[in-house]
Amino acid sequence: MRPRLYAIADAGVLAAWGISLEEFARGLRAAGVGLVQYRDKTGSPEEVLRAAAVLRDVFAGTACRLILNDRADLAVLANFDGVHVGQDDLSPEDARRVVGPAKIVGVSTHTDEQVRAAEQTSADYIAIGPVFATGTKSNPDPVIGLVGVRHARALTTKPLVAIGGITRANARSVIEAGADSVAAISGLLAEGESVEQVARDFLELLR
Ligand code: 3NM
Repeated sequence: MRPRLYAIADAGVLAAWGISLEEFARGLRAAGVGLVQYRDKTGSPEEVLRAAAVLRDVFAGTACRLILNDRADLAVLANFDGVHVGQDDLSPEDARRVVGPAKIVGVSTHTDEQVRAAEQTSADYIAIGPVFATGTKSNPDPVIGLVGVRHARALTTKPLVAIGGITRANARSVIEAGADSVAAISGLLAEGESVEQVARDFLELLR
């Protein structure tokens, strides 16, 4: 399972753009996006579960997989397909214990050493970044560039997701550097263009 586009719905970014989660999700659905993460760094558990229910509704009847950022417990409660953990969250193995063997566990990495460590876990995919400068994440790790993607590719046979500053303009180069998928938050939002159109563009140029 290596969908080329991993769309991330970030609660803070959507609020800043004045777009509702439902509108954003409907655009992704209409474009046929197959992998979506919900990310909310500040919401209460109840708020996260409410948002998760919106996503579940919008993607009902599709094959799109839904992944929750950080919270393995809420991913199970929300009946999501998996959880994504960072270096400061539960370890992939602890997340796995919470969600069980059937769900997806993804892990963020930012250095070769972290990729090597993640390779030894039961994580289903490894995310590497930031590939390019990003204004979305607070306190991002140093930019790794395409060379960092190539390094990561050499260190793992797991599906590799690249993240950080990825746009339609640079997405192809990231796949060519060895990533299986590109993850995007702000790259899915463009003044004067619908989410559906931007997501369609990504899918088209990554084919
Ligand atoms: N994680 P945008 S970079 C959530 O390096 C996240 O692991 C990163 O947002 C990492 O697509 C990042 O808007 C922000 O740059 C991605």
